[in-house]
Amino acid sequence: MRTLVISDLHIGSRLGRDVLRHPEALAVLLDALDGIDRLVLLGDVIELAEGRPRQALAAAEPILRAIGARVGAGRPIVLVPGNHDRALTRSWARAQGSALTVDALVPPEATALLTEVVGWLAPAPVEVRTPGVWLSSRVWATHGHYLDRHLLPESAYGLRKARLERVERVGPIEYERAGRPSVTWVETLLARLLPRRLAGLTDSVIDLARAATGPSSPRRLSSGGLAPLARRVLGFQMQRSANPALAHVVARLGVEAEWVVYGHVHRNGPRDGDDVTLWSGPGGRPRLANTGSWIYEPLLLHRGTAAHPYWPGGAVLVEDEGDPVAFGLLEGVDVAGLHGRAT
Ligand SMILES: [Mn+2]
Repeated sequence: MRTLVISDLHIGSRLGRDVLRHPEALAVLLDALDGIDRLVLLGDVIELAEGRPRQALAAAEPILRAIGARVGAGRPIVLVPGNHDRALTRSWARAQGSALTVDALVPPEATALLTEVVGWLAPAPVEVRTPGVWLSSRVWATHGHYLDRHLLPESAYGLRKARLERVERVGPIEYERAGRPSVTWVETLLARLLPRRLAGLTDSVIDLARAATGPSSPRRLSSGGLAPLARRVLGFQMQRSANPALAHVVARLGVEAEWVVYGHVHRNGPRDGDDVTLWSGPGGRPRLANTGSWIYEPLLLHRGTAAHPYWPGGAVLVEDEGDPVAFGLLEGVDVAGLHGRAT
């Protein structure tokens, strides 16, 4: 069984950085679907966190209909919501209380919104899972936003302390019940960890990051000089903070997987040149892979070459044998050009 995992499409984002709205990018994804047996949409598929859900849904409908039509009736689509589209399942998940498992099967009628979205994916049979799904006996996949809990800046060393603590077993409901939405991983990391000499630019960087993935207002900013540095800083910190935090979540949930595939942090990997020891939990297990995103982020992409982990079009291929493989589907596509024509 060949399973293609993609996430963080953020369809309908206000700034138009979601590349699947462009026919050229969508065509590449649709072609890739021909070679697989199952598609997993691993969260943040629809941008429902910017306060304009109807516009986002209107943008998502034709794209999801095209995906469902191409997959057809004979192959399944697995839908696992993330934090930006948690409205699809959140009320249902919270109602499960401590009975919520790590791979709960959600009825399509759990919310009116979910019923609508599942309908767009017809004729493909859709399986909705939250907060994760077992893709095989050894591979578990989840969006990954639970990790934000362990990156909160309330204590500057929260992550380190968490890793030293005895791992306390909790259920997913512990994460679902968390009060206010956690700040995004990228804001936290940038605020805490950007080099001091860039301190004056931190607010601008955070604004850009928020504009890409969150509800704040866009600003006119020059990102050109920042892009290579921002990529390095984010890449470094993501691998040393987000990966350990995700491994901590997995341990707390009692998920005993050989591999965990996640999204959320928009950094496809491990890629060639990455230190594989940074892509695993303590003691080397579980090993981790990230799907990347389908967002064009000027801050990270300016003058970048196509073969880098923040390029939109990230995916992970999971097969029965061998390790999951992180790769990019849009590396032959001029997404900067697509962005320039965004409407
Ligand atoms: Mn997310």
